[in-house]
Amino acid sequence: MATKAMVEGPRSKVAQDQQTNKTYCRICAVWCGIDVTTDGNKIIKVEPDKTSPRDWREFCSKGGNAGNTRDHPKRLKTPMKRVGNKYVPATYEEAIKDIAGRLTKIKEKHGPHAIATYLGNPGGSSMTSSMFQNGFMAGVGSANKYFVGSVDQNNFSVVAEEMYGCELAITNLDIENSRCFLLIGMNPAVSKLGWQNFSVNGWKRVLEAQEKGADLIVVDPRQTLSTKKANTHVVIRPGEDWAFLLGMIKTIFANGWQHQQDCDEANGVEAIKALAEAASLDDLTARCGVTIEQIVDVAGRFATVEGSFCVSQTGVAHNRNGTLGEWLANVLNLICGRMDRKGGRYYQPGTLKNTMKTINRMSPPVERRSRIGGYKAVSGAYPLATLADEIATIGQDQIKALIINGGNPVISGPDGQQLDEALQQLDLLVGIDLFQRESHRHAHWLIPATHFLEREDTLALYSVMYEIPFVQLGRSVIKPLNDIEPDWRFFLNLALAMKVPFMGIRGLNTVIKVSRWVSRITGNETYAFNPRWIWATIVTLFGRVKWSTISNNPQGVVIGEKEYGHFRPSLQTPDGKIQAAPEEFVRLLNSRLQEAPTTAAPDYPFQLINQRRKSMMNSWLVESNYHRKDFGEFVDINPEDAARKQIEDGQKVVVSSATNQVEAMAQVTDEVPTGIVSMDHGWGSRLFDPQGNEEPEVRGVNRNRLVASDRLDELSGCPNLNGTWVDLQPVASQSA
Ligand SMILES: Nc1nc2c(c(=O)[nH]1)N[C@H]1C(S)=C(S)[C@@H](COP(=O)(O)OP(=O)(O)OC[C@H]3O[C@@H](n4cnc5c(=O)[nH]c(N)nc54)[C@H](O)[C@@H]3O)O[C@H]1N2
Ligand SMILES: Nc1nc2c(c(=O)[nH]1)N[C@H]1C(S)=C(S)[C@@H](COP(=O)(O)OP(=O)(O)OC[C@H]3O[C@@H](n4cnc5c(=O)[nH]c(N)nc54)[C@H](O)[C@@H]3O)O[C@H]1N2
Ligand code: SF4
Ligand SMILES: [Mo]
Repeated sequence: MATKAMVEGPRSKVAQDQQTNKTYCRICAVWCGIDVTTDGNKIIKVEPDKTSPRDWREFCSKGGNAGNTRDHPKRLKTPMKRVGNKYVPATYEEAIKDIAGRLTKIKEKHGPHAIATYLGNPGGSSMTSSMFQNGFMAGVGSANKYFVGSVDQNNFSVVAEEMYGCELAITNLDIENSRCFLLIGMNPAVSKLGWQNFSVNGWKRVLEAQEKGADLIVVDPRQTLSTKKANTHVVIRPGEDWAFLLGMIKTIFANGWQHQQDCDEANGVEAIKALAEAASLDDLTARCGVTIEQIVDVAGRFATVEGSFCVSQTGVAHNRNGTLGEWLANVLNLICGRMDRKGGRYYQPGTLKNTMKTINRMSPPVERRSRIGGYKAVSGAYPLATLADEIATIGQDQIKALIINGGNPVISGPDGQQLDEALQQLDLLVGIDLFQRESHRHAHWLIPATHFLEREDTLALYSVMYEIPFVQLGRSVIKPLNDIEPDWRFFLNLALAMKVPFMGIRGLNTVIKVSRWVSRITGNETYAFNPRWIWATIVTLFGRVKWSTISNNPQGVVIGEKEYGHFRPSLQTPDGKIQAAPEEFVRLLNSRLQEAPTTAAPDYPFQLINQRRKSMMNSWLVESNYHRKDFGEFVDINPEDAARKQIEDGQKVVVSSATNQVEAMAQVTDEVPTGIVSMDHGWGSRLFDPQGNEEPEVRGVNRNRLVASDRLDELSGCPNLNGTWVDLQPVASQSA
């Protein structure tokens, strides 16, 4: 494989004390190349790196304002310990000693599973944070790990594991060679085109292809900036994408539009065909709300062009049928010959020679099921939706201590009030974050996190997500404020203080201690065990590029050409074939087909969905992106529904579900169809000020308080974040 090292000027002087350094933005999964100009310990500006060998063209205000987060006055600057109702600053030594002591006691009294961790989105997007956090948990011997994937992409991971033999079987989108794009449950005009795979500037490129004649079909219950650009907007009922997709699959087989060779080469396509033949289009249309004519029309447009692909994202994932939807979207691509072919979805090997094999080797499956609900672990973690009950339910393995790192689960998970109440019952709650937010309200310890600009990281292990073979070691471009320590060191020090074997490897703690001693006496920091040791070892053992090539090129390195044909040889299924009809999926599909179509209960006539906004990242950046507009207290409702409910535009309403209720302001708009209401997620998180003791700031409401923590997708553990049944009542009529 040709290796193309890119050239760059690492430290171009801009002004006397100013420097500009290159790294990548780690706020969202576009990972734009950026140039960061600093002056001493201040960030002057963050700009796109227009010479990035990968791309920079998605660069946005979130990245541009990264300095405002880094230098925000309410950012945590030292460990803080709760004393009564206040927090007092402490040293790292004090924090480690106290936390390690308490965790050791909890472990001795209640067993290792009483210690739990939650890794949120910024935490999970960092290879370092996940490795060191998991390394700590392996040392403790606790399986009680919770991960943002269970409110994001678990359905993707489950499908990839079952169909392709690895959770990280990620295929990219061959946009330029495609003639039809079927985008389901996503709003790339706002959120960018990418979820597991990443197509930089993908939405713009889709629109350019459309101008040249490609077909764009977007499936969404409501109008969005993306559906407005589509040739066809398929209006679907929340949670019923599987029925729409099964209807398409049935139509394709009935018309003989399938790619027979690809069907024959996979395992289980006959079973899918039989399932599809047995299903009736009348029944499927009654479930998903899409007419038979439209199902047949979209199936024909998708299956009969030369290149096309279907992508499904969070709109499909966030309900109890998320895995069925993701599975059937994959089946659709497979039977139409869109997997690993030009114009469809292709796999490009990343930094490692065989990423899927290496990943499987590094993370063997977890046999233990969750205590509550009996869920399988996905990506080694249990559903966030069960966390509150795992804390509150007395018995063996009850959670007594929790470390939340880079996440805000009271806002991002279901039934925020239930989780908030459960967190209060813990013997120990530690929050590692830039700020004290809603989820850290009851924390006994607050541990400051480094900002991504203050630390190194790489996605070497996950680089199959990039559209082109690419790898980058993201540099730290500024010293951590107030000498804040990276989270990896916190987890490592905690393992050492608790005397548990880091990563579960016997003898590793001794190596680490010796390395620190050598570092001390030589004065060379790099001799002390640090994340580079692990990255370099993995790349050296399993990589197809040298570690030195990665570490010498701060802009990243393109390590090959875009190629097709790598997917099937990389599969990790027992027979090396694609598994089209995994047993559990077929069973669940059959049981859904037996159920009556979902209908509204009289008390809760609307289904609640949500949108994202350009200036926010889930529940954060609200404090620091000064381009932010407030969207957090609106509920969109269709004019007909509003008239029936006597709700006027701008009126205050109570939005209630069987779980809880919140107040919001009605926005009467025909962008949502009748029966659907929409409220953004990510709002209503208080920003506390434990250092300055100012009153907490809050914007908008947490609409996830309305979401139940049961009725999960039994395969992925994902709750009904999109599709909860609710009612709206004008506030005036309530009090009348
Ligand atoms: N600016 C910004 N960008 C982001 C983020 C952010 O918070 N802000 N978050 C990032 C993250 S973590 C992620 S995972 C991605 C997510 O990116 P996307 O998956 O594109 O997520 P959304 O933009 O929320 O779009 C989801 C769409 O699904 C629709 N929908 C709801 N229910 C259903 C359903 O049952 N079926 C179908 N077909 N559609 C449904 C909603 O109306 C909505 O338009 O975005 C990333 N990018
Ligand atoms: N209803 C509904 N609910 C949803 C979604 C939806 O579309 N609808 N989307 C879901 C999705 S896709 C996702 S990904 C989740 C997100 O869920 P979470 O990851 O739980 O929540 P975030 O809002 O991303 O919170 C990120 C936290 O990390 C902190 N942080 C930022 N950078 C760092 C860092 O470098 N280190 C540390 N330690 N902390 C840092 C921020 O200050 C913030 O407090 O929400 C999910 N919830
Ligand atoms: S937040 Fe904006 S600048 Fe940062 S990676 Fe995402 S798109 Fe790029
Ligand atoms: Mo996400």
